[in-house]
Amino acid sequence: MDRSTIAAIATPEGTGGIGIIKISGPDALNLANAVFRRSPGSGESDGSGSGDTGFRSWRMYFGHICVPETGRILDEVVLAVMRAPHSYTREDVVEIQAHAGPRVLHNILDLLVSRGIRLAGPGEFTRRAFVNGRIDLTQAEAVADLINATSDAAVDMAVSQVSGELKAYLDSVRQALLSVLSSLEAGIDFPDAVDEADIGPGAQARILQDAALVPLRELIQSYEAGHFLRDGLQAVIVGGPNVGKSSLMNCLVNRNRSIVTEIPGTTRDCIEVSFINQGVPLTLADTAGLRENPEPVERLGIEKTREYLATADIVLFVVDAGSPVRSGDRRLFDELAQTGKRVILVVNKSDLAQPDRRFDLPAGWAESPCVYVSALYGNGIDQLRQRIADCSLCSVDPQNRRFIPNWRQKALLDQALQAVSDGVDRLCDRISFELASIDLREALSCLDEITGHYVAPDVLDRIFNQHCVGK
Ligand SMILES: Nc1nc2c(ncn2[C@@H]2O[C@H](COP(=O)(O)OP(=O)(O)OP(=O)(O)O)[C@@H](O)[C@H]2O)c(=O)[nH]1
Ligand SMILES: [Mg+2]
Repeated sequence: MDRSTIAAIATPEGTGGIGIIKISGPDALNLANAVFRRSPGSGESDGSGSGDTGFRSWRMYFGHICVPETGRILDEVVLAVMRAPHSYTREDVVEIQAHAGPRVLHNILDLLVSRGIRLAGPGEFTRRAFVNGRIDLTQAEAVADLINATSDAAVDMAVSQVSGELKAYLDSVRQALLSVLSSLEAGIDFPDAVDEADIGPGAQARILQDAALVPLRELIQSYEAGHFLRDGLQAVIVGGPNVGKSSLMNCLVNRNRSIVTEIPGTTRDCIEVSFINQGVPLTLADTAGLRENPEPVERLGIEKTREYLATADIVLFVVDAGSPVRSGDRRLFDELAQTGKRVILVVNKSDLAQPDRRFDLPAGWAESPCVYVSALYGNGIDQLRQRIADCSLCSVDPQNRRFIPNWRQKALLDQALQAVSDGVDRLCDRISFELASIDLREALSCLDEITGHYVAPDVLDRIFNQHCVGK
């Protein structure tokens, strides 16, 4: 690993009370000391374990950052010192707490760079924490999740993952795989020395079933059911022209985002708004009304609607309670049913429906959840918000929400699950202990890639490039 001393502005760009420049690496203390003039009486050293700079770990020092050659003062600052290995990166770390003006912070950073410090890349501090063994890869990924979390549920999940709960869960699966693997390999290498009952394939298969397959399946299921909490949910509003799609969008997001008129074909482009719906990040798209023989601009809008439909997690299928269901709607509904998309039927303009007659939905539509609303008067909107949230949370019970893996982890868990099931099948069929042990090794290498025990450098580059600079 590159051992140079690195620095970055750790706080967001812009003005504010405090801006922090973080320095990490073997020269952090010397370089900070060279540009820092300590105020008399601030954090005196008692000489123990402080090294040449006089800085002690876990101390704050008050003073000024000065250009040594000219004596120009760049800012009045507080220095927080954390000596290796008791720091975020396990290296010597100094945080300069200055005033958060863009010029002030860049002047200090320029001064540090002029004295040999390198600017940190995205996620480089966290990468060092990982490489130096302070955290594993699940924790490093959770740091980015925590910073990017837009809902309380996502924060809770990231916090537990940062503290190592996912790592501990995977470690117990890893231990089970290792113990079965060592029994199998002992049986392969020393068939006479091993008690048959001890390595009996049935017993080993049972251990794998309980201690590996069940937990792996649970993790994968919690991804399927709950990754929306982290990644957000894409919902698209579709339906015929003039049924009230844009009115519904405005109602759900509580502001006039889409143009509403009584003229069919008002919305041409797809309009997206992101917000938090019942604790889940949601991106909602209002689309052009689908109809036969559209004029050219409308046709382009309808093509876009189809693109949104292809990637949406949830479809809000809007019909007008005041008019009969159109044949185009029936066709679209059948198409969506075949793709297995989650569809919520929204019967809008319920204020126009005859009070003595319930609006008739086609027979095949009864299985989809259905909400009656009036986007004009706001009736039924809270119920619809709840329906959308129900679709996103489905079966994740709050206990398991702590362990919702990300997409990369889930893909590796799928591979690990497949490999362990293959191993169990071979053990049960007594096909070959050698092949079963190859399966278990494959599963172990998938888990190692999740925790970072072993992971290719280009995968690490991809993961840490998603972090922000300064973290
Ligand atoms: N009575 C009643 N009118 C509504 C309701 N929702 C929308 N409207 C009216 O229906 C008309 C069309 O509304 P929009 O929201 O523009 O409909 P749209 O589906 O987006 O239409 P296009 O973009 O043209 O496809 C407007 O005059 C709205 O005021 C409702 O719940 N009740
Ligand atoms: Mg519209």
